[in-house]
Amino acid sequence: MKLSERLLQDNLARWHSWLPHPFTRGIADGTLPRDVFLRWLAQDYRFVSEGRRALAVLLAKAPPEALDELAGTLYAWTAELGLFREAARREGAALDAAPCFVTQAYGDFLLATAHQEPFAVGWAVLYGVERSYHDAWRWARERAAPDTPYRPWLDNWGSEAFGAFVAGLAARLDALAAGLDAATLERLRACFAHTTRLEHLFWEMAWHGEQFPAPG
Ligand code: MP5
Repeated sequence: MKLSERLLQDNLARWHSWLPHPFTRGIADGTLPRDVFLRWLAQDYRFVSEGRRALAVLLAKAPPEALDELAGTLYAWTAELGLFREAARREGAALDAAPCFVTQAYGDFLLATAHQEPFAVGWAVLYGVERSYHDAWRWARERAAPDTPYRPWLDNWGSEAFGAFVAGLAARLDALAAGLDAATLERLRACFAHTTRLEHLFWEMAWHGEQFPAPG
């Protein structure tokens, strides 16, 4: 089995924690409470905007054949911020909320792995970030009503085009994996697993609120 699939199999239980999650179910059937949507909007805006710092570090460390892909991803993340601003304008909502601790922890983790780990490990984390969102939003897209107000989001991450982009990340990960020693592979698996933990917590935070988990 290819590493890109093996990683999913190893973390399947957590993957199933957001397929579905009350959030993705609410997106699919249109019952997502407005305050939950707005919380997610502000926190994810922050995640994507700050996440570009980690992408820039990966870009600086990239082998030549990965440069185009990473530069394109950096551009796509930047363009995507327009979706968030447009939605915030429509809703009369602000995007300047302070990061809650999950958003902060996830961003810090992306930046730390990009800086400190071998390139392949940072790439595996990026694959985890994008693959998990693709799977979550595709799940919701396949179940969404035709007139859902969430169409731009469903198409952004759940579309076939985004799936093709994620497949490209997987293919490169599998190519990179061929040259890794056992210790780096071990580290890569651990960092991928941690990415899935943070994804799960991000959905939980969006659903339960910034106080999640409650102190004490
Ligand atoms: C993504 C995201 C996908 N926006 N938010 C979380 C919590 N995980 C993954 O990243 P991008 O930059 O929107 O493609």
